[in-house]
Amino acid sequence: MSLNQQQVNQFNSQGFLVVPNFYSPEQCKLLKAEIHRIIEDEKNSTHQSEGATFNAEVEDGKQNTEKYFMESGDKIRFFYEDLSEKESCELQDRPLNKIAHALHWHNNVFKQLSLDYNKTSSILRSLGYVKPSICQSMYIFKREKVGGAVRPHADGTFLMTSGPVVGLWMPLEDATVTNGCLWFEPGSHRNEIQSFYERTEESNFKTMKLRNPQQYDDSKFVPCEVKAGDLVLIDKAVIHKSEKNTSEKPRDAFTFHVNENYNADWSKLNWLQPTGSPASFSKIYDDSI
Ligand SMILES: O=C(O)CCC(=O)C(=O)O
Repeated sequence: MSLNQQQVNQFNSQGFLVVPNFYSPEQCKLLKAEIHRIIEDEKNSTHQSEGATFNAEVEDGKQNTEKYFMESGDKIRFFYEDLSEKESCELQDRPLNKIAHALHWHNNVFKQLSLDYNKTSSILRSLGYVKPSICQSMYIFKREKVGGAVRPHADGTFLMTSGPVVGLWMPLEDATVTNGCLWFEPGSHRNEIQSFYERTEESNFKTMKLRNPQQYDDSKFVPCEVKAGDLVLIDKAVIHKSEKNTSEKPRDAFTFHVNENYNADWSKLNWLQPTGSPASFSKIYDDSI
């Protein structure tokens, strides 16, 4: 599944691109079934993971800086919706927000459909990647009625590097404006990224601080409604967001981010750092040798 020149041109001019049918309906079903198996295993485990909340609606990112989050880069970890006080309940009884950040390594089904998937390499070669790796993968739940919004951002705000980064985002259900599809500010990747989350030394672990919070103009966003199994390619600098799921339908998505390692420096200020584990910055291919 290589991209043709017209698709590459469109990606370069808009900062995002929809590629239909990256996953078949059977593969979407398989990924959903596997995540439910992972959740059941976790519920029945005697070593249940401690868990944390995740809220992508707010800008200060405070609740995303717990040790549990900061050490999740090479693991499978569980993040729950950050509910209002009124709705609040035990962490593990809350709806899940996401499972992250190394599904692509620790789980064979997710691995086969990301790291070891031929279509991934073909797409990346069409975009000129020489030595790419998966720096993070996430299963994002936007549950009916409760799935929260993701505020406008560029992925490069969280993944700082001198080289390219591309997000591969696949909804496992049709994504529409009512169940929380992505919205983009087309062409915004041509502007320099303005805000950055940087690690800072605090207490006995590192936390993140936002440098230069940015304002966004809501009128510039266009919805990107796509079918289950379609692929949305997201340039690291393009501004995008998703709204709360106000519908009766879930909107699950699997996504992973790919960074170029050839002639590129990964910032030491990123929250996500190589740990030496093969689950960390897992290599996809190396055309430099
Ligand atoms: O799945 C979503 O709603 C948002 C995903 C997103 O913004 C991202 O992966 O960068």
